Amino acid sequence: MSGPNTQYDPVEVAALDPAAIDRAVEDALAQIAAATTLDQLKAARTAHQGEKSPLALANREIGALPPSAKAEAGKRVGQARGRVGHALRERQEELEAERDARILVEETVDLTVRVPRRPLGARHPVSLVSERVEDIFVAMGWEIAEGPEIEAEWLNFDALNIAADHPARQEQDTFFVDPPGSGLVLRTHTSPVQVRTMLERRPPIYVLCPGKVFRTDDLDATHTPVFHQFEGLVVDEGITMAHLKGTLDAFVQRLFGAGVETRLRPNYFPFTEPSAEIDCRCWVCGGSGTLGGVRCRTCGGTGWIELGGSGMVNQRVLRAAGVDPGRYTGFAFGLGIERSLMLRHNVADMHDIVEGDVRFSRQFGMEI
Ligand code: FA5
Repeated sequence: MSGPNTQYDPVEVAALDPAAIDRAVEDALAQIAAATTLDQLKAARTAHQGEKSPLALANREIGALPPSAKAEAGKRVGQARGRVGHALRERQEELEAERDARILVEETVDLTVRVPRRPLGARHPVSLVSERVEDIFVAMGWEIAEGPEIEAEWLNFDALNIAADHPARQEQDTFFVDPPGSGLVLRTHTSPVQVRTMLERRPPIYVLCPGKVFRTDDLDATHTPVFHQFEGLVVDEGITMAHLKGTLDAFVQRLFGAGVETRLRPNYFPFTEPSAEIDCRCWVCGGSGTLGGVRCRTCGGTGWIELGGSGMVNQRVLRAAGVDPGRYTGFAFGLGIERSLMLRHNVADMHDIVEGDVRFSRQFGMEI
């Protein structure tokens, strides 16, 4: 700031020259208008409103003017500062509004957007049903027994009373393992695990044998060459067909629902005598065969659903496995898991079960 200015006219003070003040205002308004960010506006404010700005310097000169000149110079500088201040406020508001609008767009969180997550897999329903079946029998105090998928022909057939020329041996179309005469087959059912179990442990025996089995069946709506069965075997003193029936009823009620019952229909298996086909009362129509006047699709109108085979263990099988038939009797049953699954969930086509499409498996979730 200059020293006391008692003799000079304000127009002679350079900072108070009206043209200089107008120029300062124009510079300020131009810089303010050109500011496109709040930071740029802050720089314009410092340059044109700050302590060292031309208008601040001019303002300071006013104090040194003679009283007669103060009013006019003060009015001129005040108006100039007022215009700059007004322009700054207006631009500040505009830029803040722009910033807020931009933030609203940039920081919007769309809760409906699908997040690119790694998709979760799903357990295959055959595994889920197998585990469910195992749990039911383990809860009854049974043990789980396993056997190999490549099995000795003797255990798969001969020990089960299926003689070399027995028609059942052809019925269960078999994959024989090379070289011919190796004596090995891909097991055609889980029944050889019965024999293995009886050879390995002494009665009382209460075992469930789940596993993969193989037959030369073509893949179609109800057959697959590789499928799963579970075999039940009980050998103890005093075991009768009534125990088989009670066990099957308890099992189907836990798997298919309370009130569902089984029926044993005479049949023939070389390894059981007597033998029976296991039917289960249809849990959809309750056994009536119709639903709302229409034929029940689940049981085909019969009121019963075929689940698998069963019977009292043939004495010849007990003997072949070293069990005394004079002291012990036993029952056995064998059910197909894929067929149980098709029945349980109205799966119309076996292809859906074996083709491994996760969209099919996902419908069953982690639990059924
Ligand atoms: C047997 O395999 C006997 N071992 C069952 C048995 C065990 C009887 C103990 C008596 C005592 P079967 O051949 O019927 O029986 O087959 C049993 C079940 O396997 C059938 O009810 C069916 O559910 C299933 N099954 C048979 N063939 C196929 C196939 N190609 N695809 C899918 N499931 C099949």
